Amino acid sequence: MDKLLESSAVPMPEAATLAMPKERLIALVKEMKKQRGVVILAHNYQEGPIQEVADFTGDSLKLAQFAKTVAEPIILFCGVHFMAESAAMICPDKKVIVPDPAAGCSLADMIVPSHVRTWKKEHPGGVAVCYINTSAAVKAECDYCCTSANGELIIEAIPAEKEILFVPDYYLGTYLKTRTGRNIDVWKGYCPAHAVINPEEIDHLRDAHPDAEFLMHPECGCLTKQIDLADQILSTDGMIQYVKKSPSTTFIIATEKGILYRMRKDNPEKTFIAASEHAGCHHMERNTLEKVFRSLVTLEYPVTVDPEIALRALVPLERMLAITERARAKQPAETISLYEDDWILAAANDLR
Ligand code: CIZ
Repeated sequence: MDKLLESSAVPMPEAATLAMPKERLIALVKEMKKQRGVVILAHNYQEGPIQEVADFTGDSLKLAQFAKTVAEPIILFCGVHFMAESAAMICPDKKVIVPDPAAGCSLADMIVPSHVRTWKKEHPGGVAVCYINTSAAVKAECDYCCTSANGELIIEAIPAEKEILFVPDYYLGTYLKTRTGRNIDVWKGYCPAHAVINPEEIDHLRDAHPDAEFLMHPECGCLTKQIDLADQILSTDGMIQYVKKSPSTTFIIATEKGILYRMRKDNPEKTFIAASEHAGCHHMERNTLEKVFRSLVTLEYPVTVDPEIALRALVPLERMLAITERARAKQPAETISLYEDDWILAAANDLR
C-alpha cells in the first residue's frame, strides 16, 4: 500500500498533495475511495483529474438517476451545491459530502423561495417549473423540476391549458417556450459562464473553422436573438453523445469549457474548440483533486437538507425522474441506455 495512504488516518494538509505528481494522487484517491466506502460522482464540467477518479460522470439528470443506484454508504459529489442537495434528498440513507462547501451556483442564487411564492400569488393557477439549478428551498416551492436534457419532456407533461412559471434561467425558459409553443412566463436569471459566450466570437470562430459543427447549450444568451444560430442545441450529456456519433471532425462547443476534457478523451481523433475561453464556472473550478483527497480523509463537507424542505422539494424532483422514466419505458428497448439521450428527445417528439 502507498506510504501516504498508510499514514492518511491523520488528515493530510492539502499542501502536501499539491506537490504530488497528478498520476500518483489519482492512484491514491482511487485506492482511498475504495477503503472509505465512497463513490465519487462528478459533473461533466469538472476538471479532468476529478473526472479521472470519478465512478460516474454526467449531467445533473444522469447524476441524480445514478445516485439512486449507489450501493456505497457515502457519496462524494463533485459539482455544485444544488446537485449535492439533490443527491442528499434522493438518497436519504447516504452521507453526501462535497470537496468545497463554497462551490455554489450563481444562477441558482438568482431566485429565492419568497420570489416563487410571490410570483405564484400573482399568477393563480400557474404551474411553477424549476430548472434543476435551484436550491432545495426553491424546489420546495415548485411543482415540477427539469434539466436541460428533459425540459421539453417535462413541459409537455403539464396539461396544455396551464400557464407555466419557469425559474430561474431566462434563456433555457425562452428556448423551451419557443420549442413547445406553451404559455411560459420566464424568470430573468442567467448563468454567468454561458452569458460570456457572445455572437461576435462565434462568428469569428465559424469563419475560421467553416467545417466545424457548432453545438450550443440552451443556457446561452445569444440563442434568444437567433434560435437557429447553432447546428445543435443540446444539454451537456446530449453534446457528449452527439459528438461521438457525428461524422464531423471539428466542433465548436458553447457551454462551460470543462466539458472539453471528456469530449477530447472520448474522441482523441476529433478537434474541440471552446466557443469562449472565458466560459468557465468559478464555482465548479473550486473543486480540485487535492480537495477531493482531503474529503476522502476527513469525510467533509457534509451536505444536508432540512427534512421539511426536503419533503416538499422531493415532489418536483421525483416527478421529473418519474416522467423521464415513464417516457423511457415507452421507448423501444433497443434505443434506450442510461448513457444516451436520444430517447428523451424522441419521447418529447412523441408527445407533440
Ligand atoms: O443539467 C446539468 O447538469 C447542467 C447544469 C447542464 C447540462 O446541460 O448538463
